[in-house]
Amino acid sequence: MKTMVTLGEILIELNAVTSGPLRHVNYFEKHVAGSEANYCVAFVRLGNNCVYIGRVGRDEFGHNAIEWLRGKGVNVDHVKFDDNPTGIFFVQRDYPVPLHSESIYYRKGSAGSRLSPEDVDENLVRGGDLVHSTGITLAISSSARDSVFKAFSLNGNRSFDTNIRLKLWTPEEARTTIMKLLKDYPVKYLITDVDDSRILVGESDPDRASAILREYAEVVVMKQGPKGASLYHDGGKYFSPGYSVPVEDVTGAGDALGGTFLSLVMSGFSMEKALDYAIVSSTLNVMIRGDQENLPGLSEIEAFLKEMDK
Ligand code: KDG
Repeated sequence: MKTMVTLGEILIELNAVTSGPLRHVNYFEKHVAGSEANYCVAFVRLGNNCVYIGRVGRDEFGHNAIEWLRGKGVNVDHVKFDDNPTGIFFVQRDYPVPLHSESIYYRKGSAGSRLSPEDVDENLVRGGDLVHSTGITLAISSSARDSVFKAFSLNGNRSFDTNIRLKLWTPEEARTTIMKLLKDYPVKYLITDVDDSRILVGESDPDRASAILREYAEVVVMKQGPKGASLYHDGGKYFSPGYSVPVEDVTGAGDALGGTFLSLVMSGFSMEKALDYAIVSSTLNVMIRGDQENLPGLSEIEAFLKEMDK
């Protein structure tokens, strides 16, 4: 089994049970989320280990998050309890854009944003087979950003999902910080999408953007929403198409794809097969509310593919 060490903020998601503007939504469903936590659960579902570094509040939501992730098999021994509250966000669905989900954050000063370099256990990070984080963790506070830089300095097997959230920082801040990280610490796996690529390298054509980003990454996975995703490595390109399914909530679909892809590659799957399987994971993810509940294991992915005859 391989071990991924992940740094980020675990959030509590309050997902609107009904579509439309939140002012008219009366019922919300609670889920554990946060991009890196989603990655961890996807990674663990495919048979590998994930150790989480972060902070949650010493509150009911913090306990909820820890108990949930532990129940999913994530190693949460390195998550600290903090006096500040666990961050939360609401999901507004299908309004004003059908099939689109909007995250509305209540996370300023949250426990998770107080992640600090002293939380990064050097031996733990050095001992991992992969160290992973995202643009969200770079954006939430300077101490969280410093923690990612520290972790990336300790282990050369790095993975990064750009996950630019423009409610957390400006495009200019995102570009400067992410490109500095990638220049200082080139990654093995870069998971990104066409919107983030436009911000980072001024190019949203998947092939052209990836050609630029390959300078900083051995492997680029370029997510293209419901169309599918492209994979670039060793000078080659592979495209895996998406599936058309009823969409409930797209939040977390990219993390499902990334976490599944990384876990399967770490287990020795070819990258092309890992991407095909990862697309299944993100497809199942969009069919329900919640980022982690539909993350599949290997047998579920294979059952899906057998049915689709892919
Ligand atoms: O990718 C899904 C995440 O965006 C969601 O779980 C919440 O981590 C989150 C964030 O910061 O937006």
